[in-house]
Amino acid sequence: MAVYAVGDIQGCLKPLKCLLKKVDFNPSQDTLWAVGDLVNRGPASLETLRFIDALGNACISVLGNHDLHLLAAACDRKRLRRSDTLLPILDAPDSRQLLHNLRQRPMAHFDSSRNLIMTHAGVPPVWSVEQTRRYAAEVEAVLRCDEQLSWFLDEMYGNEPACWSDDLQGTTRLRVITNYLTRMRFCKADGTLDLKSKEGPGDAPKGYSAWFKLPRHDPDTRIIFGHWAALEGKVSIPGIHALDTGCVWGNELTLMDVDSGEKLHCKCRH
Ligand SMILES: [Mn+2]
Repeated sequence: MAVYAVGDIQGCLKPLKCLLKKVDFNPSQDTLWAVGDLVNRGPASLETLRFIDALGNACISVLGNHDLHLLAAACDRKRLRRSDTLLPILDAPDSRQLLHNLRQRPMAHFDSSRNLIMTHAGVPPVWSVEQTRRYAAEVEAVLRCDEQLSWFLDEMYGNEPACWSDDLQGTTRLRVITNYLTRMRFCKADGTLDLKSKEGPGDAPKGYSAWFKLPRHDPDTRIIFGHWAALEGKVSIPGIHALDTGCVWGNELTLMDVDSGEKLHCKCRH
């Protein structure tokens, strides 16, 4: 009955399978949590998506920016960039089903018995856990709605507004929620985001900090996140677990036992 959390897979299926084998993962008893960015840039995005889907209820994966980009590219292929490796998914015979299933995945996952929340990029200092869940659900509802999906994906991209405000409405509101949950790295205490820098926490833009270094609403709630490969999985704050260790960039994939905090790594390549 173990629960494991894995960092950004980005189509690196081989190290994922290797890690699951190392822990003797049994989908009828154990659960895998994934921090999102299942796809893109890596070699086997289609196979990764199929593998994660086949795990059914044994896997909980939150949506990352690359997963949302896949949904956007499926609506309009002009959104594909040269570095994207998403075409095999769009051209697959089971593409419709895979994309449908991806749209049902959450933006945040909260485990009340563990007092633990997982999102792709983290939890902004200006939101409580309760707010994070509520705002995540606003985006989830739109992603799951056929009538609203393409409207949202048209408006999803962009860095503005840079800061949360309770009275934001419509796509502006959904965009900033999405940016906090899937793209955030550096932030100010008032919630203002810098979405340009991808450096490590030592290279914060002037006036900004890594989001997890700022005082937060619910310090007792543990947070599992990915997205920020430059952290190399090293965050020395108890209860904050950074799991993106840049597998797709030639580094390793990280799997953590959620209850013991023990981490395993795999570097094997396709
Ligand atoms: Mn990401």
